[in-house]
Amino acid sequence: MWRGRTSTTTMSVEVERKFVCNADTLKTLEKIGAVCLGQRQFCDQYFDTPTFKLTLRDLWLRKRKECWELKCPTAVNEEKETSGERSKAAALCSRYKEITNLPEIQLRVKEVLKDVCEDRETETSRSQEDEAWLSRMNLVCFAEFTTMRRSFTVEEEGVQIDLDQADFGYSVGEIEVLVPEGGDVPSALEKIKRTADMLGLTGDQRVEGKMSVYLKRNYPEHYAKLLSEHVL
Ligand code: V4E
Repeated sequence: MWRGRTSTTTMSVEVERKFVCNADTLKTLEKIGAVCLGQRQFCDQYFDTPTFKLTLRDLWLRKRKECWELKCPTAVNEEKETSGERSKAAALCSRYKEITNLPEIQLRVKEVLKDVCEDRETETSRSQEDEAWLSRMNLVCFAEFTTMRRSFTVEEEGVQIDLDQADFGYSVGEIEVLVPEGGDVPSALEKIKRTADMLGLTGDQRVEGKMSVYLKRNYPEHYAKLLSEHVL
């Protein structure tokens, strides 16, 4: 999301549909009255154990602009009642809980990595303490890339549209809604569907995200495993 991710909660659900952008996307955004929020560049670092214990459980630990985030899968049970077109559209969307509070992130990761965490406190200087927990939990950076993002909003729907260009040569669009904890996910799915219709998106296949493509190129064996475990 735009810098405007200023929710005070430390947990929210990101509902998102990725799409292929083409030469006409900008014109279409203008035509539907999307408002440009601006452009920014950021570098993402993703962390996991050397044997990928987190990502194999669909947990994505990331540092972006000095802020930590952990994306965790949600139970997809809010849309049980939907059928037909709505459920097809919902299947094109991902929903991930986002935890942004570092102590909460550390607790969650520690629970998952019980067997690999060292309990000892390592002696660290102030400048090192931020990263010391990573080494205690045997976490290393496995992916690092920079994204140029142009963001738009369709104000009446409360959705954000991001057009991303990653520095490893992959571009992708995303329509997303950030739902506060306990909020209305089905309504977010409806907003995303209406926006996708306005943009004339016709594909019925999920579009790959940046990380998927990064893993396919850099860690093909792990990528294959994530596919076979239905994480990607
Ligand atoms: C790979 C992955 C995750 C890592 C973050 O991926 P993504 O949301 O694509 O990154 P980005 O830069 O757009 O983050 P934002 O700025 O929106 O916070 S989180 C979940 N996954 C798995 C995954 C999946 N299985 N399917 C789809 C369509 N996307 C991601």
